[in-house]
Amino acid sequence: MVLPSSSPLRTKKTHAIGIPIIDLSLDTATLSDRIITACQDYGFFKLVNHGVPTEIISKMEQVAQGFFSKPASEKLKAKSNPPSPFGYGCRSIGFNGDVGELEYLLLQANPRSVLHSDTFNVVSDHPTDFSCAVDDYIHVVKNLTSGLLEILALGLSLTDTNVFSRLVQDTDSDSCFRINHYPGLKLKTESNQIKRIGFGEHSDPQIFTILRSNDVPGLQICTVDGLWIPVNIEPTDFCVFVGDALEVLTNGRFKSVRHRVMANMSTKSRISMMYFAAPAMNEWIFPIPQMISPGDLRLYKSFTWNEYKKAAYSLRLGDQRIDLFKCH
Ligand code: GA4
Repeated sequence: MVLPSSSPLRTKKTHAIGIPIIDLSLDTATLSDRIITACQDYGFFKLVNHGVPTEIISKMEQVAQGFFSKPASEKLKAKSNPPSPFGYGCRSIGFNGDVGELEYLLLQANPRSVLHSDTFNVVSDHPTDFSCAVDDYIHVVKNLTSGLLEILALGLSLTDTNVFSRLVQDTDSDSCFRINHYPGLKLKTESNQIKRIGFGEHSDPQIFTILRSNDVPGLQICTVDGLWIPVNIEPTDFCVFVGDALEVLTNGRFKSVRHRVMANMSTKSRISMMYFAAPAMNEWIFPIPQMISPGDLRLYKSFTWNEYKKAAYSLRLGDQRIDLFKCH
């Protein structure tokens, strides 16, 4: 889905200082230039004027709030058994001892799994309400992601402009959806005492991540110079992260961005929702030949998404898992 340059939405120009801000209402040529620059320089950008209906976003936040406000005993019913990354989690991240100051719900975003997920029967007294909110949200962010990926491929002059988006549109895609809830401080005076990590430093393994959060700060990204910078997000905007798979597909031209979330930032709790756009498990990931310019070295080996996920879950959150797949 690439918006035509004649689209009535394409009128405003946004010039970003520091963290790139991409205005989706710009013309396709400008847009692809800016997205490419942002992905090269930061592996990250804020997205404004994206056209996703506010009602879909607020409905999603409302059902998520409803779930997290339930008693612990109720939420624990959504914990997976036997253990899997999916379902409800509290503090524990992955299987290798990582912890954070949060609770979360991790769901498969594939339409087939969304509709048939047993989790919905335990997360809400109105499971259909919850599953419809998730389904609607995933539908719009998935199309938004595909559109961004097509604009990227166009800007990179790739012959196949669907080369990235078809991975995400695949009916067997392993994309997932996560809702994180970082409880607020009990007392205002606690705020500046100890700065605690809400979700530790890492890069996302997937292609692109689309994040939306409420107005509580905490997200930080790491620049190429190793500087941690806070990202303030409007609840109406999205943030887009380059993941490890896109770094590999572009032979390192785009770098997956390391990021983290600080806890203890407000008395209000922070809610964020992330759509992680991923290929299907059996999909091969490797540098697209057109991304290897003559004279350049191929930086990454070929691997299946299944192999990459296995590697990710065998390591700690902050590990540089992509290094395992470097050629040299
Ligand atoms: C980081 C991005 C997504 O939240 C996630 C995370 C996953 C999990 O929480 O189950 C991982 C983490 C994430 C990367 C390394 C592994 C896997 C926890 C962990 C220690 C759902 C994902 O796909 O990778």
